[in-house]
Amino acid sequence: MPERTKKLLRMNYADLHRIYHQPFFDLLKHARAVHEEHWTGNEVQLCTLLSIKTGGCSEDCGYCAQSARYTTGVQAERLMAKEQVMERALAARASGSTRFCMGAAWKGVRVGTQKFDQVLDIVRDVSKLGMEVCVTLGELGSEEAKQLKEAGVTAYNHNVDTSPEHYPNIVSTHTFEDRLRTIRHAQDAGMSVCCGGILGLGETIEDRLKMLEVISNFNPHPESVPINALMPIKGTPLGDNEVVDSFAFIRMIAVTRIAIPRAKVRLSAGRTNLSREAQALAFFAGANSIFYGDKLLTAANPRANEDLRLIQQLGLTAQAPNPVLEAPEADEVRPLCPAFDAKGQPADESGCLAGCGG
Ligand code: SAM
Ligand code: DTB
Ligand code: SF4
Repeated sequence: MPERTKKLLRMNYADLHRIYHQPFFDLLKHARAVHEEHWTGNEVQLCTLLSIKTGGCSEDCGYCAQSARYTTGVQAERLMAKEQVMERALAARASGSTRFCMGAAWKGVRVGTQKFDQVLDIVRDVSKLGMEVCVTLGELGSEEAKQLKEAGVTAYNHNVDTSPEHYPNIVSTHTFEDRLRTIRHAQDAGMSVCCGGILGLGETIEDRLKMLEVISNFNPHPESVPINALMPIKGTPLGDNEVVDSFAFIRMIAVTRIAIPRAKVRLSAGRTNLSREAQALAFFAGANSIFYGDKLLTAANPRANEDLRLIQQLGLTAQAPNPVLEAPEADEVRPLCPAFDAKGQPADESGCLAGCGG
């Protein structure tokens, strides 16, 4: 019988719980072994983020500096002109980034609107630069997803952010299920999905692992999983939350590496609160991508020259560009996941959190 190569690992909560609660060094060893089985070369991908439309967002995500509902000091701006975006993209490429991620503070985008046409125009030009092109624009329908893919987007970032149970405590203007629907549209259009979450939203370890259970059950798997540590923003409901403990952060990186072995695991927001040593352990545990450059969307990131020094000191190398990044393939013997029926309802009522009945 031919070997079935597309069987994807999927982990349930009990697996993840057992893995997470190993002694710290056993967990690191386990994650390292999985990492070495799937990745070579001690490589780290450098990704540049650019906020192409900042602030004034209609949504009420309790952690976000860009929600119009909170007074955070972030001013609402218009969509950046293509020429300005191109300047920043060229600078990112010149500084060694192989992925350019553009974020917009919108609830979502719609075909036929001027702003969506402008974004497509920007994507068409950025995609000629030989970097992976990632966008994060909020909710997408199937047509929007198709047009983004055609314009040259390689990956769509849409995080589930936390467990399905905790999500309504953090956001009321859209649902966890809405997030999954957008992810399905992005995958159906053939884009890779970048999907992860934030630690530090007042969730329990159980919530973190439930979030990972949902992501680990995606079929196909995400191409990358960004793990953000909350950067508490004054003026937001979570502005006084405590910074995430480094060991808990590294444990999540390790479990993510084990649960989704072929995904890039990206150290995302919150690296300014992690020591160089903690970041080194995170790389050891399987992180192989970072946001690189002095700014995230609105918040601070470590300085680019400090990151380069750390990478060099650890004997890591910056990953070469792969602009033709193929979307991860689906496991052919089980249904796609997340899954929705023709009416946009979760396709299964068996209780699977991601809607696929698994
Ligand atoms: N509006 C789009 C959306 O919600 O998907 C895209 C932009 S949104 C800022 C992208 C992600 O950034 C969020 O899903 C969240 O994971 C992360 N993020 C936003 N604010 C953050 C903060 N203060 N600390 C850590 N991560 C944050
Ligand atoms: C992701 O998971 N993290 C990035 C990216 N995807 C778009 C955004 C981090 C934002 C941090 C807060 C800020 O800069 O406002
Ligand atoms: Fe808007 Fe995204 Fe911020 Fe939520 S996370 S308020 S959707 S920009």
